[in-house]
Amino acid sequence: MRLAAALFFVGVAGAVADPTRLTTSAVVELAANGHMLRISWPGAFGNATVLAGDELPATAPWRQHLAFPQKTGDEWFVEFPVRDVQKFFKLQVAAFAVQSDYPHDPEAFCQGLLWHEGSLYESTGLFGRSSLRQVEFPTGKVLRQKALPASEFGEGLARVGNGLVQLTWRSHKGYVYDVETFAVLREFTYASEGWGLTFDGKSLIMSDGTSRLTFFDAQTLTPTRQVEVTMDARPITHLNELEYIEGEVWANVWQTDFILRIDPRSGQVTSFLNLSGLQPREPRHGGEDVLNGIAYDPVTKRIFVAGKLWPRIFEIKLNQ
Ligand SMILES: [Ca+2]
Repeated sequence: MRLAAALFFVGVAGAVADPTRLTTSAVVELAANGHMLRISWPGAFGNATVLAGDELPATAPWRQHLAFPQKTGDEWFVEFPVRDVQKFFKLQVAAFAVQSDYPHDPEAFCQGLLWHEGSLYESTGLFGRSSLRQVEFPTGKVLRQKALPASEFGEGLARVGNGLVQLTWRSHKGYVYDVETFAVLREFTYASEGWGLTFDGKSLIMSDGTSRLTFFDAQTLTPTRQVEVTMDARPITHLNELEYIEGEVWANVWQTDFILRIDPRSGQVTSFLNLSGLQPREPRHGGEDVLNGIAYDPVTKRIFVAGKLWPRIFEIKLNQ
């Protein structure tokens, strides 16, 4: 057997979430060992449907829950109540509601998003199209823009004081800009790839496509410690855009509709959001136009989420 175990993900649909099936790649990316598992929500608070690959681990403890697996096409599936799954797997799903949505430049490949004094600031990716932007809220109009060199691919973005810190993907190079003028104040380097970035008030926190978060001294821009992000004791890779929200680190997981809520001290995922209902599967194209981008306004406690090339930004609120 190629695979030995798998993670399960079960969700309570958000207020706007239509019954939506997650893509294969979504859960493959989240599964620790690549075992194919998929979950859909046939009803907002009804049964969860678990769709598994045809190599079901025979010894996994969840086997007992797959009492009557059925096969459709090349997929196995089984249904059982949401409450049983949550109890069994001890994974917490954060329910949320969409408050509103706003325009977003559909040409902006969002790689970093933050809120500062009434504006959104965005780092966009793709070679030849990467930029730093100040975006007017709520119109989505680009108020200020600075292009990156065509050889650099924009990534995570965070604000430290009057500086905006932007990462690049594989250039091992970051920039610090004046938040008012976008003038480059400083350049710096780092060893890993650059993916997501946020600031907790003391340290910059960076993701690099692995399961690691690296903390940097915000003044010297040198690494101080690392933590591995785990869910159900398994490392979760492909951590992407980040946002520090009230003591937690929120992280997009690349090519999924999930946002993880992470305890930055232990790296443990405490719960996650399933945002698969936000953007219709169609007309998505190419698999790259995925959920990415989280911004938090600590004054009004509003949370914004975006996607790469998505035409809308969504304001969401946790149901607590
Ligand atoms: Ca962010």
